[in-house]
Amino acid sequence: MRVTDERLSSTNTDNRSIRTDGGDRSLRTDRSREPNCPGSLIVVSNRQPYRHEYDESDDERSVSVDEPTGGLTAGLDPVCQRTNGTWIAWGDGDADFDVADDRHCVSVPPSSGAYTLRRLDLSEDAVDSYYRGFSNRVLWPLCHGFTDLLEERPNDFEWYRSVNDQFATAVADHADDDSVVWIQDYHFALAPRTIRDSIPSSAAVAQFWHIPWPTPETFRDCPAAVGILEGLLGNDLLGFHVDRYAKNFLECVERALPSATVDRDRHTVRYDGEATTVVATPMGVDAKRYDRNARSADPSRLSSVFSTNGVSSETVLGLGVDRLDYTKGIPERLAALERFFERNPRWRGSFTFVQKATPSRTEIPAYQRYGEFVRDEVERINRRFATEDWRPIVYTDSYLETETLAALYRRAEVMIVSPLVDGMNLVAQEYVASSSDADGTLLLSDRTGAHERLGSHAFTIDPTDVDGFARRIDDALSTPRHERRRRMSALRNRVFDRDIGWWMATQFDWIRRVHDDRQHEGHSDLDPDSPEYTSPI
Ligand code: ADQ
Repeated sequence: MRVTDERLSSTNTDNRSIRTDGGDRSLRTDRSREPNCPGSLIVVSNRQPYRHEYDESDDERSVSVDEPTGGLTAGLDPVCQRTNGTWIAWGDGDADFDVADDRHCVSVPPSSGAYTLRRLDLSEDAVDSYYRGFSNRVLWPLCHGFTDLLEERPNDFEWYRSVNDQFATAVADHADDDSVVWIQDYHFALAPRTIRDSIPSSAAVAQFWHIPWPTPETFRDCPAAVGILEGLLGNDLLGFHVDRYAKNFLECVERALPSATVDRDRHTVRYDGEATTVVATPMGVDAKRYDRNARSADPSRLSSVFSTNGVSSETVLGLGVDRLDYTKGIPERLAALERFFERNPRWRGSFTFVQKATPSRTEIPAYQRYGEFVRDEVERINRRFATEDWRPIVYTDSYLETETLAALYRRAEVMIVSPLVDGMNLVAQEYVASSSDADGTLLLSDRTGAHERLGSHAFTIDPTDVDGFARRIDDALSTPRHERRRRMSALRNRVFDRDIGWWMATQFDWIRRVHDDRQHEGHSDLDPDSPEYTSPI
């Protein structure tokens, strides 16, 4: 199986295992540690937590349930199960609407039917324009500062608005006085305002923006900038990974909406009679699961990855795991590796760098060009240094099971995470969680959200400084074991302390505040005695 798009991201997960028994995400038993949502939860996301697909084998046709295994969905699904919530998402499975009722609702997980999944039936034109268009050709490059890659196609924004409206209508169908609507990511910048206007005023609306928020200078290039900000200010709570993005957002509001009142100390915006609290809550990973998978992985999983790719089992291993996205700094990483092998011939033959890349958004020309460039660079560098039985860089885009990925993380002596910009970056945290021997080294770009939490004990890199980056690879490989263990133990403490459960509990604490406020006041005036905003990093 080859996974070919960005659904692998933790918010848009498609690293799915096909299951027919309705999944194995159990409800946690330690209830005191469970993230607890106030009110009745309605999750809104582009991708759905369960997808129904037809299986055609021989003469038989059956339906299977395809279930994502990634961070956010795996974390939120048990909360929805416990709270009997509702999840609204695009139905992209070929059997999705055949198994749903007239309102496009289906009970999930199939084994227990604990909550309602409401699916939206989006036309191919809608998906092409809202998702592959405005979301990924405008908002994604804009928020990452790649304004030269902005592609404005006719109709994309109108479709974006129309799909946001469809989601808002679906939310209104399910919302009641006590609802908490929790919207995920940049596919829904306009929906919060429409939702706010169409659900009871005592219900709360929150959103988490998983990618960076740009500076006002960059945001100026946003088509429909005012509409986007007004849409987002329909939220009672807006979450970002780190303080920097929250501050950028407040600054953009100040500049683009003169009638808005921005309180930078309390991180609130008052606009059009409503208040929005803007917070930074950095997302974590399911650290225990990665640790468990890494410890228990069958060694044959790894040997088969090594033998398939011609990697010696003795090699010192470097690793990169990314979607093939122009934000991830893969060419910069390859340039640094080339410089490293140039300067350090002693490592030729004994150090191998494995780049696990997942093709992503391949319908978009900028992504096609990027993928081709990366593959050409790998070939060029390999031609330069390879010997009969060794290649410096092994590139693979085949699918890896989560368990295999955890085993690979554990085995890698050096992990390189070098984005040019990245909202958070979960791969860096997954590597740390999987390093159960505590002797791996993490090279981490200072332009990732994750660097704010992990920078002090990782090997910091500036991905554009080829010489400095190459030196850091050498440093990491030459660091004595006791020092590697010291650094990795500190990183592990941080990743385990601030895991996905912590992130959800923190989000729900903030949501509880705005929800309580709406319940008691009937509107969103913030309590003047509420604590000032503090960054939880
Ligand atoms: P992404 O840009 O997709 O996410 P990242 O945070 O690294 O980046 O998450 C990628 C996820 O996909 C990881 O969980 C990783 O394990 C998984 N993955 C990648 N390739 C895989 C493969 N071949 N097999 C299995 N799994 C694979 C966006 C933002 C980030 C932000 C997250 C969460 O761009 O900045 O950290 O959302 O908010």
